[in-house]
Amino acid sequence: MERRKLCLLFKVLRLPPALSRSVGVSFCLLVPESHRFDCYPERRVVVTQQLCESRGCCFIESPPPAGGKRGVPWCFYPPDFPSYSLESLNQTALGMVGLLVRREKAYYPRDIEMLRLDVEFETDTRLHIKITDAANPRYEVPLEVPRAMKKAENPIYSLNFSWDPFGVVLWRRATGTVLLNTTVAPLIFADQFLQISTLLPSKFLYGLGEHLGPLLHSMDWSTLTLWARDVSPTGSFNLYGAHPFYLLMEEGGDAHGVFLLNSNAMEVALQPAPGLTWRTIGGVLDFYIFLGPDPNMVIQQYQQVIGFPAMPPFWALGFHLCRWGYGSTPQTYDAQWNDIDYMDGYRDFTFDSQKFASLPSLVEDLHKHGQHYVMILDPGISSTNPNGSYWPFDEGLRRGLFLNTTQGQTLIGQVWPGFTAFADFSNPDTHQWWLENLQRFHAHVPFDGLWIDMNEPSNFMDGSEEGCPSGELDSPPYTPAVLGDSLSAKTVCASAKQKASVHYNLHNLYGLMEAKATASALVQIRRKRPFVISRSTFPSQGRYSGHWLGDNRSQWKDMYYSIPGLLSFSLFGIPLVGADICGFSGSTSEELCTRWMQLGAFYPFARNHNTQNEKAQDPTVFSPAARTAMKDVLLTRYSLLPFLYTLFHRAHLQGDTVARPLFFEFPQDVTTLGLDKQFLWGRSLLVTPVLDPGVDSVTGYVPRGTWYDFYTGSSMNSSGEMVKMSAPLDHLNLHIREGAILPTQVSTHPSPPLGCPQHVCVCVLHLSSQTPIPCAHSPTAPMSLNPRNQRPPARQPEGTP
Ligand SMILES: *[C@@H]1O[C@H](CO)[C@@H](O)[C@H](O)[C@H]1NC(C)=O
Ligand SMILES: *[C@@H]1O[C@H](CO)[C@@H](O)[C@H](O)[C@H]1NC(C)=O
Ligand SMILES: *[C@@H]1O[C@H](CO)[C@@H](O)[C@H](O)[C@H]1NC(C)=O
Ligand SMILES: *[C@@H]1O[C@H](CO)[C@@H](O)[C@H](O)[C@H]1NC(C)=O
Ligand SMILES: *[C@@H]1O[C@H](CO)[C@@H](O)[C@H](O)[C@H]1NC(C)=O
Ligand SMILES: *[C@@H]1O[C@H](CO)[C@@H](O)[C@H](O)[C@H]1NC(C)=O
Ligand SMILES: CC(=O)N[C@H]1CO[C@H](CO)[C@@H](O)[C@@H]1O
Repeated sequence: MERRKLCLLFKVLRLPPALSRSVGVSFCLLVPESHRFDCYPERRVVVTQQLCESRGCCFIESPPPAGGKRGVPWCFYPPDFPSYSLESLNQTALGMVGLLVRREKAYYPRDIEMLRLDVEFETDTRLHIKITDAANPRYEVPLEVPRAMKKAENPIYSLNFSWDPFGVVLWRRATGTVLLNTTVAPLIFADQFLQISTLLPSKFLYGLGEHLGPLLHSMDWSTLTLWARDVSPTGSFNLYGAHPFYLLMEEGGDAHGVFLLNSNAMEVALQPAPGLTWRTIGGVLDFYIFLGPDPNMVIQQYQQVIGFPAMPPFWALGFHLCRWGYGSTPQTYDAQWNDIDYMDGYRDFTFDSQKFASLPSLVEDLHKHGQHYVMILDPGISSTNPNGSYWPFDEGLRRGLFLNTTQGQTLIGQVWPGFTAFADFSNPDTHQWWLENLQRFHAHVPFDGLWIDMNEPSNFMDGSEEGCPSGELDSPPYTPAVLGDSLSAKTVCASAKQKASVHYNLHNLYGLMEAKATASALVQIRRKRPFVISRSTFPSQGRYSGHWLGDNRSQWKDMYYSIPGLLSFSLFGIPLVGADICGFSGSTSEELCTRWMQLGAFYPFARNHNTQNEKAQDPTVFSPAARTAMKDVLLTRYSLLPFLYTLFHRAHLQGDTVARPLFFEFPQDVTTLGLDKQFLWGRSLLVTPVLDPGVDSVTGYVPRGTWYDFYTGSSMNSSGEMVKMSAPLDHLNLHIREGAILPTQVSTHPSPPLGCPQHVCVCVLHLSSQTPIPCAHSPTAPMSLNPRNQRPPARQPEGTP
């Protein structure tokens, strides 16, 4: 009480600086550095004491950390900063409804005085907490989510509220661990600034994509921004997709996850308390919390809300080859993919009648050999053709399917073909037009899958050819830490009009909506399961597409980063993921490409892709030794395709991950929590790639238990230790966990794994046995190496001992 009075005095009286500092500081100093929640996150402002105190916050300078990072905030909330209070709380069929009231204005425009709190005990392991404007509807993400029918009977969590100031405290019943405690900082809910903070039970936090970096996030004052952006993955920038979901490992091996269903530009600030702040500039605060208690279950529970991933066609799991700059069809080596150079003037739904004249026959030829053809498409539609000469634009314009400016004109930006309009996939009519375009093109070039690129959407101009109007959408009161400091940086104006809402709200959904239209068109055209790879993604994307990790470079560190990249997408429910094998930009080397082909053979989506004007990097251009190593590892992948396909089936049915971090299987082993240089397929195949140049061994962690060398069957008993493994250039270390069943198929070359003599076989390793028990033959017909033959998943996927 005493403290509270002092602070009010300090705020209300605006004492002369010397005095206010002495009063304020002694009070503010009670807040330990790790618990200082930023009251002045604006980046382009040098926060002065005066600015800080004008918000009623504490100002204490701390030495800035090295490397230009933001460290301890100088301006932070005093413990009694005004927030909402919970005025009433009533029972509902599924939980509770409450009213939150703010008596003192916050410092952002249009802050909302009365909020509605909805709490639903949806299942025993899932809690739903939603905070909205009590009086007026606001934009909400147009994502269908399941609704609970009745209140959970025996939730494994319990929830308590702090009434004034309002806060949520969530506990795990079994252990008493406090999972969320939002009383640490004030709740702010203004029209364009929504912020809520919480303490966390540990520093082991994963997810929150898309970013480049290790799998485990640093809690050392890092800020992760979510705003879809086309940029070669660098630094801590916001990248192509937005995934407001984190997984947190608690002490003792339990895990929980939190999903904020919000598509606006946002940032998530992490600090060493450990604590986390969600800061978004629109929508509502709609949280789903998943209690696991095991990390695999958390991810399943998350996908029960956002949807399980699609089952890819079997051929999608084969090896894909692509490059930008094949130049013409005759140069296209065994190509299953084409980048934009197949197009005529880089325009969608066209192909270059000179250089790619033989594209239709190439595709026909691929089909004859059981191969498939995938081509790229961009959402920017060329807008400068004479009327009547380019149907996609003429018809899109006629039907009103493009993004408009605030003035109601078609918004024009610039992408590969030059000036372009942008398809509005939030309009169902656009899906029909997209289908018709694809049907018309398919009649000439019978493609099998689609690669949707540039769908952040990317724009070579900021906003549009006319820039963006001034206004609160393009220049909001607060702009999260997006690359370029502006929402319209290298994309369209936030104020652009779309059918479902303004682009400000829909930007992060652009890739998702395009993927939905594309997958649906493919089904209608081919009557088969669709194959789509998208650059921009949002939660639930796995239902429609996979993802590749973008335009990375041919460098060793990029190869390493691809592992945390693909494991993060496992967490996001998009299991069909991989990076460009051997690197996209820059020049690869034989050694790097060999190691990367070995790692890439275990990407769930394995595609070697290169940029234009660089040395070729498809396996055929290397020395015989490198070629053989690459071929061998691809054959190993092919021998394991039934296993991979089975894993995808389980992902599709119940949200299991395919590529899996080690800690998912060994959550109680704290060593595994930071491992992101190795990964598992399912629960039982350990992949330990070489990620450094000039070595012939690799040190990897072998979790406790007995593991079998994939190639020789020799066993290794580990008590949970780092093991130095031999790794000559032609060898990828693979180990099978005791008690596993891996369905395999036999390739003709070289000797099949574990000596399985022929065809499809299932190799059973017993807990107690040193050597694998002879393979049990499947009565089915032999399978060819080529993955075109679709097979149902094996009966006994990943059985337990
Ligand atoms: C709870 O019920 C009381 C009494 O019926 C009512 O006055 C109040 O508005 C209700 N609160 C909410 C948040 O629905
Ligand atoms: C939470 O609240 C309930 C009743 O509202 C109370 O019985 C319980 O003790 C509280 N739990 C904790 C851990 O404070
Ligand atoms: C929640 O956080 C507040 C503020 O740091 C603290 O005083 C309180 O003890 C915490 N509650 C629980 C249950 O940990
Ligand atoms: C293009 O030509 C058609 C047919 O002549 C006409 O109806 C349409 O208005 C023209 N569109 C534009 C944008 O000029
Ligand atoms: C964009 O403008 C066109 C042409 O006026 C119109 O048909 C269409 O409905 C507009 N779309 C939106 C989302 O405002
Ligand atoms: C591993 O442990 C098992 C069971 O304790 C034992 O039978 C086996 O000989 C051990 N294998 C090796 C390679 O040490
Ligand atoms: C450094 C780099 O560019 N690597 C990255 C390639 O793309 C993805 C980001 O989407 C990263 O995860 C890679 O590791």
